[in-house]
Amino acid sequence: MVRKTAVPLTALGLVSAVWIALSFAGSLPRPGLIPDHTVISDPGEVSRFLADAWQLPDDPLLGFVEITAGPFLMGSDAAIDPLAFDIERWSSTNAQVVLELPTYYIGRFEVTVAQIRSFVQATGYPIDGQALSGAPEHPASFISWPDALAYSRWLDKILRTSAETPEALSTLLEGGGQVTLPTEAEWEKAARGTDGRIYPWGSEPRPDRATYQARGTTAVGSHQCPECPFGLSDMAGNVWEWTRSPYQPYPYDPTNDSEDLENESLWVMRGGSFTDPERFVRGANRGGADPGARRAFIGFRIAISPSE
Ligand SMILES: [Ca+2]
Repeated sequence: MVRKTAVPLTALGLVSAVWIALSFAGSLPRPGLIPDHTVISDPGEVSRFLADAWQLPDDPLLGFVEITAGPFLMGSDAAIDPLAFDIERWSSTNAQVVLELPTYYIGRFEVTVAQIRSFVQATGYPIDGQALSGAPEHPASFISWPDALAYSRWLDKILRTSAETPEALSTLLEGGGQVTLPTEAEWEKAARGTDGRIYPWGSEPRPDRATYQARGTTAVGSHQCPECPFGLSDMAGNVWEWTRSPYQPYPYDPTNDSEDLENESLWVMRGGSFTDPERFVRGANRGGADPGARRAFIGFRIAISPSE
């Protein structure tokens, strides 16, 4: 049964309003910094991705990376991380919590423009033209929450039915996995690993490891990050990433996370973007946005989660 944490609307509204103000103050595109967009109908071919496999990464699992079952440290303690926002604190008594997650899989990269073009060409899905107009290997942006979910559902169906799907990936899906957006807990574990670090590479900001405080996005995986857990790219910066978690105060409740919730006012997005300062690209930072928001700094990454 899906149980929802009772949150006084006024409190949530206040938190959200404050948070959105904080979040978007750093994220608003500045005039002149966003490149002009030209719609290109050709999906394009890019070297690290497979043109004959929906532009997914040239990996054995088409870009999905296993995050093995086990605990991680979620949330922030302002005594350890002075940049932490109040919304990252677990509870009045515990700043952080050890949370156990089952095995899941998450995309090595943010979903790219080429992948979204492949989706739109196959389905005719009505999408903002600006989502199709960037360079093929850059993260897709101008993606709303429903757009991200529609892509995930399409890919889930395609991977289940296509003869091109690698056998190992078919096995995962037949075993109960579902292509979807990650929960915010899944996202945070993937970003921070299991040692409670603040950024994917450690606990100090490093502009050479991610795209933030920058003029625009970079091609996914542009930054070498040997310290980053699980070999994932751009968990900090480049574009914010939608999750399937509604934006609510902690304590986090996994039973809230669903693709099927309706009437949620805000959804969690994670990781900060190219236009944000270091404070926003920390692994525990929590952004919230209206599901219909389509912005130059919001994209997503997909996961394979155990079916709910
Ligand atoms: Ca990102």
